[in-house]
Amino acid sequence: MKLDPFYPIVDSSTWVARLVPLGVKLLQLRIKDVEDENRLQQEISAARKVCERHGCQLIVNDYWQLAIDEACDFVHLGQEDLEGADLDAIRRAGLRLGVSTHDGDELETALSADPDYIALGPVFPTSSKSLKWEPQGVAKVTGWKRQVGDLPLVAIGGITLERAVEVLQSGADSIAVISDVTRNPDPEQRTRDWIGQTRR
Ligand code: 3NM
Repeated sequence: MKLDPFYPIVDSSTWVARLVPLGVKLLQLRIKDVEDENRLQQEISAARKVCERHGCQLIVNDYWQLAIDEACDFVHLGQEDLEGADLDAIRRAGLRLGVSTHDGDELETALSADPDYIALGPVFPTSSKSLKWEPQGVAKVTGWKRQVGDLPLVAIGGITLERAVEVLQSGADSIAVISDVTRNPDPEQRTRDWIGQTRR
């Protein structure tokens, strides 16, 4: 399976509607701080519709049951979420699975879930998420790719468009990015630039 090299992460269906029509083909909806189940479902459903219309694969972070209910393409789980998730139900529903990793133990745990991609982070310093791991650096990306072989590798954390070529050349198949797009003064133009410079 191939992943698009540009993998933006956004926190609302409003962002999905802004960016996906520009040609994004792989996107994660990562909603934090919303408790209300109906709101969550509405957000995922709205994102799903936009993605479907534009041929974009939708990856839902955390909310695997809602992702199944809304027939999304992928679920992304962190290590903590992996334990509580019904991986069989995810598979039976035909959803693919991505898992975060930050060290060798986590990689082992992730691989035992038979994921469809592995994410490694933070490659560079990031202010979008507080993590106990030091920046991994691009050499680690190369090492991780060697270990996961044909399994797609997603690099995440502090990656800007200026760093994208180096990260891809180091072995990442795809780059997940939050702030370089959503905190850019012109997120739409930044998205077009990412697509133009990464799509093979
Ligand atoms: N997960 P930005 S780093 C959501 O290492 C997330 O697992 C990470 O945001 C990990 O592109 C990260 O703004 C934040 O650095 C990525």
